[in-house]
Amino acid sequence: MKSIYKEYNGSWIGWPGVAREDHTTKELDQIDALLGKENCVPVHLSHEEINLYYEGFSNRTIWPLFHYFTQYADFNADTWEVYKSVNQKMADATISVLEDGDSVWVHDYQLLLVPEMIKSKKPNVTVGFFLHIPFPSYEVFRTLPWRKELIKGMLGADLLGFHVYDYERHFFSTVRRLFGYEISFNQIHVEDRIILADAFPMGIDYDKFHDAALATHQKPLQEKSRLHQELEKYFLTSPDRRLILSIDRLDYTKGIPNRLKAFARFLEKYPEFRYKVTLVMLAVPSRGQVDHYQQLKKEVDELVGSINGLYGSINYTPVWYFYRSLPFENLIELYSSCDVALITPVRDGMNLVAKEYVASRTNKSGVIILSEMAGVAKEMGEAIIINPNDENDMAESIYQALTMPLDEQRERMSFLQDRIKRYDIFKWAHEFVKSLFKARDIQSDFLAK
Ligand code: ADQ
Repeated sequence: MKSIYKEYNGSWIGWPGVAREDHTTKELDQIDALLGKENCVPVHLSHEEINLYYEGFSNRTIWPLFHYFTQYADFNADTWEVYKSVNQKMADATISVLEDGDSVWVHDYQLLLVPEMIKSKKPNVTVGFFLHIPFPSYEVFRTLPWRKELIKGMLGADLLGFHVYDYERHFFSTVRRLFGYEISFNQIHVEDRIILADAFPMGIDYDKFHDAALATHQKPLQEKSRLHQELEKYFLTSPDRRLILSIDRLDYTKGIPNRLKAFARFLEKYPEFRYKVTLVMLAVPSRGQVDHYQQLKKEVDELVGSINGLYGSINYTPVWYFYRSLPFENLIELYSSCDVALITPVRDGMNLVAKEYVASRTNKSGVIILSEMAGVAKEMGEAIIINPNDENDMAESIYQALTMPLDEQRERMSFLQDRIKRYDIFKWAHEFVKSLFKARDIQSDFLAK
């Protein structure tokens, strides 16, 4: 979102990411003043709100449920109450800067109630909402005790956006089952309102990644980062060495253990690739306060240890594991140095890493192995598409990727690059905003009849 935030001359309202109690009033004033200069309006949250609203209802209830991890979803009336009150805070902060005729774009699952909260006080404001994660099938969604309230909250919007059509379809069937509203084409008829819904597959700032990758290649060796120098040395030691890249937040939806097991299976089945192929695995620390994330960290640590213990030697480490966030420069170096991107989430709204890898392949080589469970798979037919629960198939796909002729890699990559470049983040935002105005016009035509 950083790439587009200056495109639209508006205010950005949100939680600045720190707890109110951790700062003095003077420090908070300074934070507010700095953010104010960037047209950002902070909504400060307390430790309790962060715990119950953000780590609680958002990340312990909605996140697992919408990613089909029903066994992880915690249905807790206390976190639900705080989710409502923080949504109200966000809505109130937004209302305080709104004027009649303005438009608002609300983002993601932490703010599902905000559209209705704004609409009920400001009916003359046009409200858009975009969901960055999947919307699950009704059979999963219905398990939530507050299912009607959440949908009512979303239906306060004039336009609802999803990454792919399947999520929109699930949303429509939920609206029909819970409220019986009529839906024709992409329009939901709700009493005196018409609400539009559509798929807007989120793009990336393609040129930013592509240009940065070009600049990386052109740098003289001594100016390259230490990571890049080490990567180049690695390839110099033997020309048939290969790197496979894995990048995600450390999240149970990303299928990291499955990926590691598939890599181990590959090394077992194809011993000729041992000492030649390394998996570079970057896991960004995420939501460490939530217990399922702590268990996942332990599982991943153990799997990496066992693979390196079994297949490693003094001069070969099968998995290079980094548990940290990396600066943009290093990210680009990894994208442009790795021969294969292994992206195997068990559920993912979109997955931008796949698009960033494509944009960074300036010489058009490289292969993507991609889970069919990621929204991005709908746009990437040229990738090797796998089922992340099928370890054997994933192991075979690693073999296929590593032995794919260069001509074929380039042909596939060219198609992918054309598509991802065309529908970039600017186009995505523009299309959404254009549809938001269309939703406003449809609504006023409807009222005029
Ligand atoms: P995420 O679940 O966070 O986003 P994703 O779309 O892959 O997943 O975006 C991750 C971002 O973090 C990428 O831009 C990537 O470059 C960056 N990143 C990853 N590892 C990093 C590292 N080690 N260091 C620095 N940066 C790193 C949610 C949904 C997705 C959806 C997006 C956008 O879960 O499905 O694609 O929102 O809508």
